[in-house]
Amino acid sequence: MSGTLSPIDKAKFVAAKRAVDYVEDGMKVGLGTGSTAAWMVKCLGEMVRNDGLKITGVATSTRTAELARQVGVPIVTLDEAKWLDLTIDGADEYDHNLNLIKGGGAALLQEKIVATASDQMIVIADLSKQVEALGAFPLPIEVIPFGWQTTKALVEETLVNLDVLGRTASLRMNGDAPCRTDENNYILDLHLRRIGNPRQLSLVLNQIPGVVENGLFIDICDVVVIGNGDGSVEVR
Ligand code: ABF
Repeated sequence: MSGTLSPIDKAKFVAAKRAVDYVEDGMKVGLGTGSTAAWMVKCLGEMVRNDGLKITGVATSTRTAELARQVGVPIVTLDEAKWLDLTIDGADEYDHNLNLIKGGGAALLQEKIVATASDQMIVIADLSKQVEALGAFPLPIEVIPFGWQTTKALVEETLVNLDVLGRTASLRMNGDAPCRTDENNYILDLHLRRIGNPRQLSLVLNQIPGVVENGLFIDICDVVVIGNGDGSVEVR
């Protein structure tokens, strides 16, 4: 399945391959979104098809659900599964406390709901996602389209009182139109450069009317599996 891969794809693949070792027969598994998570879904598909692994998956996006169906991983809704044993997902950044920025793929809302409804969350990443302090990657927040410019202004105003270096927000576009999430909402990307207190920021952002959820995952991730371009893997 891995064929000849570039170092970055190899790093993603080996992280995914190691993470699926955590998956056992009978488990209910949250399936993340993104290019690293796609490798994990493909690995699980291979285990289902070739090794008779019996699992139930809950997808965090329509595109992951589609991929899971293609590779033979049975999918149910979160309401059908109710609670999950494990979620495996990618990330845009992780810090030494295993706090994360997610949402670069616009799936942060379902990703956070699914990860929170899991006994364990494993992040799969390459070393480029590791940071001293979160915030170089623009922090995505999902907002309701109604009054989004007012919400954006309120968010920027709120950032003035918080421990961040940058304080601007931009509407994520998909060509000429605003990017839409699976819930048909918009994404604002917050250009913060450095987040001094991610926990406080996450709580404050979610108090703003119009903000549905933010891409900070605080105390949700249990393990990070880091793949390297040479094929080696580290687990933190
Ligand atoms: C999802 O995919 C996101 O939360 C994160 O934004 C992104 C990471 O993508 P990739 O694995 O392609 O770098 O997990």
